[in-house]
Amino acid sequence: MRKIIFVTGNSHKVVEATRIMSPLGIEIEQNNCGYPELQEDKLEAIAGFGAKWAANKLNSEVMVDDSGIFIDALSGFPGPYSAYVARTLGNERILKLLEGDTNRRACLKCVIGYCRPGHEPMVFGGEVAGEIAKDIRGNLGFGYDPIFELGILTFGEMKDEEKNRISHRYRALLKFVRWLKENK
Ligand code: ITT
Repeated sequence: MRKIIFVTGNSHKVVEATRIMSPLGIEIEQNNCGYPELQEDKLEAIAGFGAKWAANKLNSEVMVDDSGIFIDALSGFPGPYSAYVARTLGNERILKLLEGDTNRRACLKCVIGYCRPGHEPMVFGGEVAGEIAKDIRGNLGFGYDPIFELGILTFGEMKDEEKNRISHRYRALLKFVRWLKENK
């Protein structure tokens, strides 16, 4: 089975990517070496830069995953700053920011960056549109999952299989795997 190094410090991403990619014939191995995260508006730029940097550092083909939540009523905030905002504000404070707001629309985005040493990176994006819940619900998933609602359930209330069938990460990884298979 083809094996690709996944450079990330987030083990939840690794679990999800493994469940999505192994049935498609791709094995992944986590590497924690990290990469410089550009201060950029676009996840594509952050993921592309990170993948190129890590591929050259490890001298191996690598993938990275840059994700974020884009909240309509906050003009897309926190977007590319989602990791920082999760650490500093957290889900409860985000719900407070939206208190009384009737526009609950939000979008989760994932961009997979892939690069071979000495080459230019490729990026593959996926997104899922939903709403910010009124309260925190569910303890499955991770990050913003307990406040991201799709239909009647939050991602935090969905089993892995369910989230992985419809998620932003699934959509991005599917594009990536299709491309990998056509470009061995
Ligand atoms: P790496 O950069 O090391 O991969 P990270 O957790 O810092 O890990 P990001 O920079 O992509 O990842 O930050 C994205 C933030 O969005 C972070 O707080 C995650 O917990 C959260 N997040 C990412 N994927 C998510 C998902 O599927 N559901 C909910 N929240 C998610």
